[in-house]
Amino acid sequence: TTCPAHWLHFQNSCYLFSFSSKPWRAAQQSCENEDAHLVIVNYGIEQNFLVKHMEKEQVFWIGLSDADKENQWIWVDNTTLSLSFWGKGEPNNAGSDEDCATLRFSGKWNDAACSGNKHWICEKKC
Ligand code: 2F8
Ligand code: CA
Repeated sequence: TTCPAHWLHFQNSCYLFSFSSKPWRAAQQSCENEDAHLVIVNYGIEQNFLVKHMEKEQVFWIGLSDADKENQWIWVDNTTLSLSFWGKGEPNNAGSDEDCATLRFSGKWNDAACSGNKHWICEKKC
């Protein structure tokens, strides 16, 4: 149960916090290139681990989107959303153009335009 260099280990997964910023789909592709996927947040303790390793004010793409059907949030492994950490008033689909989810330093999720450049977190099993 080891992780590649620069990846962080928590429970059964390895996590990589990106240094650059990309649109959501390109970020997911970057994870796939590393045999990983955008992070899927299954547990509160996992979410706490991630937030603990964020720098203040940083925002990261997570592997959650409703691009296929509005308000039907699906993880990148095609599982549906059960536990969620949306911020107050989110997801609000601002400008009718927010189909991809971010994790904020507050530990809350926001939906944002998938075309925006943001940091991202990859996850893979270890
Ligand atoms: O938190 C409210 C609102 O904040 C921003 O809009 C001002 C977010 N936009 C982006 O992140 C691009 C909204 O998604 C968010 O709902
Ligand atoms: Ca929003």
